[in-house]
Amino acid sequence: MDFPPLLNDNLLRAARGEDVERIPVWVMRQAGRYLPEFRALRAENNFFKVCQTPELACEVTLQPIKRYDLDAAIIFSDILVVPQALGIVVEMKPGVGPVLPEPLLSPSDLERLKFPVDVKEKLGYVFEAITLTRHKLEGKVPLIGFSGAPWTLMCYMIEGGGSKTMSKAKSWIYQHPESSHELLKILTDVTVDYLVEQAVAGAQLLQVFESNAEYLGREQFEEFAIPCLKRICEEVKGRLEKRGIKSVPMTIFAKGGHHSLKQLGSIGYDIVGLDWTMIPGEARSLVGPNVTLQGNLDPCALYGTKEHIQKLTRKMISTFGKSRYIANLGHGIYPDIDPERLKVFIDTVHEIH
Ligand code: 1CP
Repeated sequence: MDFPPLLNDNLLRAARGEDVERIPVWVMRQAGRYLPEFRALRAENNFFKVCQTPELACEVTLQPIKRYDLDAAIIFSDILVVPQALGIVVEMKPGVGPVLPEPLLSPSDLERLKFPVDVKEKLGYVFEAITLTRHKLEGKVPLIGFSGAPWTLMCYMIEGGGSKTMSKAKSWIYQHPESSHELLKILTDVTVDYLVEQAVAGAQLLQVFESNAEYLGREQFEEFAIPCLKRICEEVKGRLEKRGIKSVPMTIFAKGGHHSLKQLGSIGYDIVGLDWTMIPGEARSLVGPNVTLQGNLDPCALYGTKEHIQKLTRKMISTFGKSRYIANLGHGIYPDIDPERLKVFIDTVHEIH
């Protein structure tokens, strides 16, 4: 596909370990509720309608790019579009978040899943949004595609929404390990197809969100999450290469995955995202020198004063160093953050040479 030439490739250079003109910065959930222009658009449109309408998804993706000097855009969508593609109903309830009214209650419910999934048919709207956004970005910054990781998606599909303990999803791991593996395999297969098509549609970097890593211990993570994450990376890269698409870097962000940072740095991902509780120096020594790190300012630091944000941002960068590094928050930005505070974070990153 022919797209406008990329004018700012600092994100991709950092992903490959090359020199950068400036430290690239983007922010998880940068297209979201903290922006008044997003809230205005959402007041008129249901959440999944925004995801499913390429023009709206594109508009929301571009909102933070228009406002800030960011080094990447991330396509507006949600990790839960994959369970939807498998036939599971997902609703977005105001003030609550995602609700899945008919979660998987027992292994026999796996029969309800509409698998295999033709991702082009079921998720074609995401690919259309990506292609449209690549054009509308006019090469200003690269476009990131994403998906949820299988374990994290399994949690939502069994819990029926968010949860403090993930005890229902974890009970599957102890009571039904084989069915858990079966569900994870289904999710891994769909995720591979989904990410490949995102790159074909124009995504220039792919991030996998393992947001629920913290609920598994090291051994469980090694058995139920790492093999899926490894296969996703290997198969996506292999399939893209066969289709003549090279150098689409991949990021793994495993929130709370302290126990497995070393493994996460050795399963093929170019970038390991760190949450705000991880210590940059320790993470670097665990993942080794050949992986780029991304992160990890505490999202709540943006409640502080301008001076405090500047100080913490400079301190963060001094601990990461400037090479093989992408600045970000250590989880998504909160909805009640003052957009001006985010500007302070972004501009402070760029002032550092
Ligand atoms: O009413 C609204 O507008 C809903 C708020 C919202 C938004 C803006 C949700 C509900 N999802 C999104 C968009 C979204 N979700 C993006 C867009 C691109 C961007 O980053 O700007 C992305 C990347 C996601 C990814 C996502 N969704 C994750 C992984 C990242 C993370 O935060 O760990 C997860 C866990 C979800 C599920 C989800 N969707 C929405 C909410 C509130 C949640 C989390 C619920 C929970 O706490 O369990």
